[in-house]
Amino acid sequence: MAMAIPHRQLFIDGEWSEPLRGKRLPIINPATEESIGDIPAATVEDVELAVAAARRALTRSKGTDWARAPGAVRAKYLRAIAAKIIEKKSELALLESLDCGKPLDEAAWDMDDVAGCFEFYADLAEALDAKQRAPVSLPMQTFKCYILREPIGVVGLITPWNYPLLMAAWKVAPALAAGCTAVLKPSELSSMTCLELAQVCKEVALPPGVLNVVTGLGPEAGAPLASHPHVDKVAFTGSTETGKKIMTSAAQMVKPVSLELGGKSPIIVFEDVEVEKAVEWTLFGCFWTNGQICSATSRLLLHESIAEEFLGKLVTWAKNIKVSDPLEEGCRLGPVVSEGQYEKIKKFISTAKGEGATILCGGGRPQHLEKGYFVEPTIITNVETSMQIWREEIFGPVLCVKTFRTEEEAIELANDTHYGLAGAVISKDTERCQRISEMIQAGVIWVNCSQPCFCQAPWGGTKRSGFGRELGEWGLDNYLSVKQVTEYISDDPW
Ligand code: TXE
Repeated sequence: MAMAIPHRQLFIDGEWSEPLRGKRLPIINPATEESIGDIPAATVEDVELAVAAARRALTRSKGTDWARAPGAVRAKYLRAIAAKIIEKKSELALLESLDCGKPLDEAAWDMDDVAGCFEFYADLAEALDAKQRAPVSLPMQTFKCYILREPIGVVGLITPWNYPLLMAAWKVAPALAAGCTAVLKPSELSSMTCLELAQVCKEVALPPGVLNVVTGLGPEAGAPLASHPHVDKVAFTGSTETGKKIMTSAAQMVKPVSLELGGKSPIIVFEDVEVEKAVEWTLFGCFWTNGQICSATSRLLLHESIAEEFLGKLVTWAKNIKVSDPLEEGCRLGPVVSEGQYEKIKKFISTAKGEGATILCGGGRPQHLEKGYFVEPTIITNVETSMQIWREEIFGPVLCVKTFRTEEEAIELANDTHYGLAGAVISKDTERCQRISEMIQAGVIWVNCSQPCFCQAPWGGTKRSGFGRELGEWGLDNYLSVKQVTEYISDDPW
């Protein structure tokens, strides 16, 4: 499946432009460890130009200003972007797979979701027009009050590498729908499809400056974007550590931020389940996208009465997961994204062994793959809650298991974490599932499943998994500012 890797520049003010310092970064295919091309590496000067372009696009005169255009006009562009994404779906999926290592068919599903996200926010952009001047009822007849929903302004969007184009879409689509203009800084580890999104914007003639894409390193391109005085809001998905830095720099200017950070989500499996179905959801919940999902249900809490049977099946099935080059037919688990990530995962596993945990299966590189950052599906038992492997986000195909006896114990174990992004419960007892859904401290709960995600429903975490909600109407609200207009309408003096 040979394909020429596009040689792209930064996308600023509707044009491709060389990074001012002329730097580029290699694109490493994680399945082969080979460089397959390069991306431009922006620095503070380029970010400066991108932010200035976004600001001009926000308030340009002569009716081309993005912020004051009717939502229906913005919707037209968002729909055109969605259509182009579908048109280029196989090309984009291939680039995504080569760049971040996810199986090709998973990358293709991502492209459907990207297009769906632009479509969804096109509808909301249109609906926004009707919601303007929404009246507020006041206790005094002498006053009239209404609400304006206005775009926040220029937004800085900083995104990660596990769902490169989808995470960008979750931010770009609602931001543009709301009337904001944006500077997108994708992860340096997988930027290719975000640069192709720029090309799509060019092809649909999105007004210059509405979306700018600056690729490059976090400290060199991300940090100046987050701290820029003319950026009105920052939306970030990534690690908790970087999230803290972004929050700190935003605090200097009292700038709003929304943060979607890491997770260590539990999946609770009760004794009344159909074992095979529950095993399938458990594997999917932890090993999908090579285990690199912020919401991965990577802590299995298993009722002790079914532990033996369940773990037996879990291990057999985990060993059957096809680990291969992500472009190979039937691949279910590709490499992790980078050498750094690979080494980090290996270290987590060896520390767990050193601390006395048992590696039930996996734990290393599959024997048949000599090159590439591949990690076998790994299941670990005999885990103490104090162990690093139980407490920290691994971001790889590693599942830790603990058993429980009572519902109370399961809830306590589930909530014994600094994170609060997601959680899952598998049981036939509907009332129990409802109780658990209320008791787990997290922003997303799955019942009898793990990981399905719909752009209509809110997404985001509690505790150190961040705050703010993406997707759904909440995603649009992220980029809107509410203004009240109150008018004195009486002829009588005040
Ligand atoms: O994340 P970073 P990394 C977790 C996961 C992973 C770990 C490290 O546990 O192992 O984070 O991954 C940009 N100012 N998640 O190092 O650094 C960076 O260029 C502004 C969970 O890739 O948080 C990239 O665009 N920006 C996560 C983005 O931040 C900065 C998904 C995310 O990178 C910056 C990815 C700075 N000082 C990793 N430093 C999830 N929640 O889904 C870096 N960046």
